[in-house]
Amino acid sequence: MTEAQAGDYRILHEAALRDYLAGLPDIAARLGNEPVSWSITEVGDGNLNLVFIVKGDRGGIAVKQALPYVRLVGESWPLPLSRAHYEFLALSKQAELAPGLVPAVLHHNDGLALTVMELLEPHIIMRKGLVAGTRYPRFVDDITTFMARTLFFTSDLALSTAEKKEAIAAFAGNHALCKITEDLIFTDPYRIAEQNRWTAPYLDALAADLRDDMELHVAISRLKLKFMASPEALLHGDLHTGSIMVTESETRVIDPEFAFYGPMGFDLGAVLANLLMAYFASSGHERVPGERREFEGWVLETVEQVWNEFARKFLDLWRTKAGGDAYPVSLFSGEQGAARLEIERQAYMQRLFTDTVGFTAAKTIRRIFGLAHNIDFELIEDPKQRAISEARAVRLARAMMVETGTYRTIADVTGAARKLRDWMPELSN
Ligand code: SR1
Ligand code: MG
Repeated sequence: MTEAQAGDYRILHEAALRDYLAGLPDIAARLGNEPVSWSITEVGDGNLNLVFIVKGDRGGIAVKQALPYVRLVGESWPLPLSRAHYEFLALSKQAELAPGLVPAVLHHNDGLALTVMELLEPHIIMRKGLVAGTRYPRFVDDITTFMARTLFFTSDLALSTAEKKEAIAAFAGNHALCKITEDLIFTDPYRIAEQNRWTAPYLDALAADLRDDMELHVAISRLKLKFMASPEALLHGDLHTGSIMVTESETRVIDPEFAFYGPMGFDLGAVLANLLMAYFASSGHERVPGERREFEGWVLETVEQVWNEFARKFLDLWRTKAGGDAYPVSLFSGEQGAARLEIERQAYMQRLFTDTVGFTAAKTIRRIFGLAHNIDFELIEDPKQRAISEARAVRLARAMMVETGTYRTIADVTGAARKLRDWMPELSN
């Protein structure tokens, strides 16, 4: 399926894509009728790539092609095409570890940086559903299975040290994508950077506070170092609600082009931060005051369940499937050993929770002051109302980052979020 054809790269717009797909017998058969009758629509609304939906009379496919630059910014910001290779590698590993929770890959061409996947229909991007106030009953079970299994089985708890180091090496070349995260999440929002933006003028003072807040600078720098230097497990690397497609009965995790071996709390924090932002944005989408309270209650319940179910599933895998070189069985024999190891597992989860709290905060602040924002806030039309929602999220995020240790349980996080629901910030102007 992988075809390494370095030097073959060209951007495939509609006609060239049609010809290319017509030359792939399995894909052409899946689409049906004559290639000339296939409909091809570019639907990419992400920050980096081209995404086409192609439909024939028998079926449809999704085609993703990496551009040699950041789509959001343009050709002035080049970006390696190799990210398509890492995305393909990650999708393959995730399909093996979490079957049914990622889109099926039908074809991949490294030289063209192009991947053909099953068309997810009628799935929508979860973020859009959350903005509309839709609840997703399958989400907690699916996303916690995805995270528990992909993180556990790629960690030292499951792999031998040789397997683990080979796996780290396989993703080590994806450093340009890591650098985007290191800059856009862990650095730029806390300094003057050309590409930063926020809801001005209302958040001007808050943006300036962030740039002067040394306790916050220490906290974000510790998180940055953890992100750079803790290859605990294979991360999705960009697990926000724009990377998740849903229906009421299905969940698919897409777009793992930021995949690399990093700290587990980064993926967990991405999911929790994006749910919390959906919560804080929700009041900005009301037409009648209070009409989304039930939805907001569901979002906070979901935040709690995501952590609790993840922890339960991860611990269960550790107790039943540990085969890695960490925590050697020979050091924990007998009843006493088993009891001591169980205490250590709880301590491990507490440390992971603390990392998660910090990364949740970092993933929130970047969406309010950095380059890449999210529609949860952006679609709040009244800028003052948007700034109020954003300031509430930032207040929680700052506390979670600087006073991380005071958040011992996920209920501490949701309790703090609930208290901020109607808090009125002081805005600039
Ligand atoms: C320049 S890329 C901006 C953001 O888009 C991706 O989805 C990642 O979140 C990245 O930080
Ligand atoms: Mg993406």
